Amino acid sequence: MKIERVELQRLNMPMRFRFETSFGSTQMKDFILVSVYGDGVVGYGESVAMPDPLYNEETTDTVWGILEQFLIPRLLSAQPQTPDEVRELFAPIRRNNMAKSALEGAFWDLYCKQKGISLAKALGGDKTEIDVGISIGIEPSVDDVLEKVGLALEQGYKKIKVKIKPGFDVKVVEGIRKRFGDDVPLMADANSAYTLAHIDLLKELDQYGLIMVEQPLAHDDIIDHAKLQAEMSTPICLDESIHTVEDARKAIELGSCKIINIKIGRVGGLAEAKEMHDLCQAHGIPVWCGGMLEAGVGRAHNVAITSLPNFTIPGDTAAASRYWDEDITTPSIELIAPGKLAVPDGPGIGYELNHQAVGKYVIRSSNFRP
Ligand code: OSB
Ligand code: MG
Repeated sequence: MKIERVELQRLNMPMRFRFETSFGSTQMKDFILVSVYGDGVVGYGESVAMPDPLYNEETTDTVWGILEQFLIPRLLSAQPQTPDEVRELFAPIRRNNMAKSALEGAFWDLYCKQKGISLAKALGGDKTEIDVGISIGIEPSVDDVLEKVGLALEQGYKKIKVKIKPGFDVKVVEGIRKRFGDDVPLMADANSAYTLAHIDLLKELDQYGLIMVEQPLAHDDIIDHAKLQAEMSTPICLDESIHTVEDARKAIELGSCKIINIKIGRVGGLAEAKEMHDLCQAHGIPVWCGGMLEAGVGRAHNVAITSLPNFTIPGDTAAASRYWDEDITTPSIELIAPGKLAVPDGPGIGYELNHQAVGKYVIRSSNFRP
């Protein structure tokens, strides 16, 4: 196979709602779509970096720069033939995981399309459909959250995740339990908004039977999380703190968490995500696929990785129409039954690009050739 061209397109896509976390709020999806062309087919990847470095250190601009200056030139000159070769090629470049993942993901899609196999199969996935959950942001009031939870339950979402921050935590969880009962599969995501000084408050959450609390402490911590986990009965799940398989190994060894949220972008690509999945499986640590408000291409990659067997907890991969008036794939990624998405069996990600939608949202593009 010869890689003939890589195209970067920056898209600005308005979201159907404002999404707020403990670190900030957004209503415009600003991201990079990567297309890799070779032997008459094209593979697609999507960067999940946000415009501001608030979730992690990468931004839409840094991803563009790292791709343009380092990753694309390496890919075009080395002409790797397998995803493993791409991973090796990118390994000497420190971090910049979302940039690596966007291009690696596009290569995986191209590779699978050339082989005529689905991305899910190539990764070792065996499911034909997946259970999915929904992530509900911080809202102006608890009642606003309750209204969104009610709508999500009507659509059959299999897990409800609510964002919390100091001053908007116990009352949210308590409100959901009071209104919807103890059987709702519920979890809370703090996006690093607490410290060990909040330990009594965090322990109060134990009485609500949450499936987990996600990343309560610092974005770069696994030590204090181990101390907290020893004091809390609710399982801790790590998101921001885990960037590599090695990070996961250390967190498991220290007892910093009992569950891991795998985001393909945060860990630098599908190969790393698969290996992290395997390591967690060997240690009896369940995983789930976290969302980054992906457009259709990123969402399709999330569906494929979730087809692996140790993704036993429903992730954040809600239906595309929750986020977008018109997404960038055809068909749009929608529920096939309450709380369920299909795992496509067509080549690669199994969805076509909606070129007309891409044309509507693109604000900048560049092409690169060997
Ligand atoms: O922490 O999981 C997170 C979105 C942006 C940044 C971080 C997170 C999130 C979400 C969104 O929770 C989940 C989704 O894609 O719906
Ligand atoms: Mg999170």
